[in-house]
Amino acid sequence: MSENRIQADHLRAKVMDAESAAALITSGSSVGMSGFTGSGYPKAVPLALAARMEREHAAGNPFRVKVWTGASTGPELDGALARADGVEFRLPYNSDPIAREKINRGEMEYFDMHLSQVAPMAWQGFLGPLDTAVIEVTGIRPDGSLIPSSSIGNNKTWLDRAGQIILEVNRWQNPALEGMHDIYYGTALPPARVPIPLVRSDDRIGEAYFHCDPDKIVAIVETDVPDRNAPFTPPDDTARAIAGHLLEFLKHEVKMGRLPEHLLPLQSGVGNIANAVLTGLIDGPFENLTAFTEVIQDGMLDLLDSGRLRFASGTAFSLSPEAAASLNARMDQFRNRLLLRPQEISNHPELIRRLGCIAMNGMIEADIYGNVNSTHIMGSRIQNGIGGSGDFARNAFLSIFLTPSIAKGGKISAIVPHASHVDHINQDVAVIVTEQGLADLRGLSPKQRAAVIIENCAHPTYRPALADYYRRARAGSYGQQTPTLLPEALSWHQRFVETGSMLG
Ligand code: 0RQ
Repeated sequence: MSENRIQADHLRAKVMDAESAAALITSGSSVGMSGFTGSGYPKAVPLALAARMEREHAAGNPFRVKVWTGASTGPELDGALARADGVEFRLPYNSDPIAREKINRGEMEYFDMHLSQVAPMAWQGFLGPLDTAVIEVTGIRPDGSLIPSSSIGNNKTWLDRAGQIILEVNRWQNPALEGMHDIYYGTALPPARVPIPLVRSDDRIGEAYFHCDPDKIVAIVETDVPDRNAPFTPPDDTARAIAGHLLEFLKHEVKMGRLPEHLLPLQSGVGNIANAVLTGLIDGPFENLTAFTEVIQDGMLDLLDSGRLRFASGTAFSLSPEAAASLNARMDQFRNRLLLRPQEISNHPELIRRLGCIAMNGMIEADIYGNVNSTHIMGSRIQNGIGGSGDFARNAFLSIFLTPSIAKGGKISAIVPHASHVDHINQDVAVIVTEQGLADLRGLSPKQRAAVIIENCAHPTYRPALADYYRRARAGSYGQQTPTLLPEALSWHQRFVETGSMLG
């Protein structure tokens, strides 16, 4: 692509500044923005919109919008709009600290959703009309088709559904991204739904570009701004221990003939521990690996670089500044080994089940029966959201959850008598790993699970208290399928709320 990023002559007249574009968005409307885990989100129009909201608020005019995205975005979007008190409703995933505070203070409605279900739900009409789409792209081709940027998320759906479209053309995005996207236009609602023709992680089933109705484009804004690119923390001892237990387990599964020697397509969550697992795979015995995942983070690029990973399919990059610079400098080397897809495809239950993904996600806590809480601290305070963890956990060949055994310097145990909130029921949780060890829960009844989780995963500080609770529950519970002492089950969380520590 030439350096002129807007090659469609018929659209050039729509170029304007971000303030003029933001003026086209009305208070109370729904705005579908691009953006997924800090990449490919619009960086100018949301800032201009936030400034406008602040002016309107100062003049006594409430101005708030409903914001839909792919997943988390960046400070110029979620942070700026939340700071301006400009978001009345948000979906489907957020990790911005200012927005998180607003949600937890009850000042912003938040619909925390399975990421695969956002596009279908928009089409089903349950989310109401989408007034405006604000989408970052890498460029516009002569025929008006759009070259996607560093994430796909729900952009196809927002472009199709929105009444009006604002495009941000970001010169910072590498032109070599062209061709690294696979936009599948074959999804439909029942009864017209048909099988999705993808049987391997590296299958291409769609097109490299978005189409959109040129008459709906009301503004094009040019930007030159990097993605958020959060810095990457190198793995600490805890993360390395968790990775070590998991790698031993995977080797054992291959030896037992339950996993093939190249494993199965990997899905990995974001964060320090997920990265440590991917980094650990570089030194492991596995070759010719593939990934069918949501997010392509530093560890995935390192694995590709090492030659261990043959191919990675995702919906977004989520890279440190160093990894983003490295990818940008060598995009041509990676271009046939990476593919970005819409999140309804990257996270599709049909595809995850067919491919038999190995899902590896972080969690807040698990109870002694293997029910997992990924989202709520002390049962009521949202951390980020369920994201794609549910899409993968329920449908994976192997659903693995990873966490340090303690949080907040030991004041909290990640293994508790009763999860304070459940995102993943025990039937969807195959393996739990902490730095203490690994619990393989496959084929175990609740009581068998409790014994293994307490013994292998709990921190030694909390193990005796958990064992004591379980013993008493075995003696005094109303039923003995899942022994629970109801009044006491959540007392650990109550103790933390009251005293600042589960130890009391
Ligand atoms: O809080 O920042 O105030 O210190 O939770 O915890 O240890 O930094 O772990 O970044 O890996 O996040 C589950 C949140 C883990 C993440 C979760 C506190 C802890 C800290 C963060 P502070 P860490 P991580 C693909 C898959 C759901 C979505 C998902 C997540 C903060 O993995 O959002 O999996 N998952 N998507 O102190 C109280 C506990 C705690 C606790 C941790 N037991 N009790 N607080 N914390 N454990 C990606 C997408 O879908 C986009």
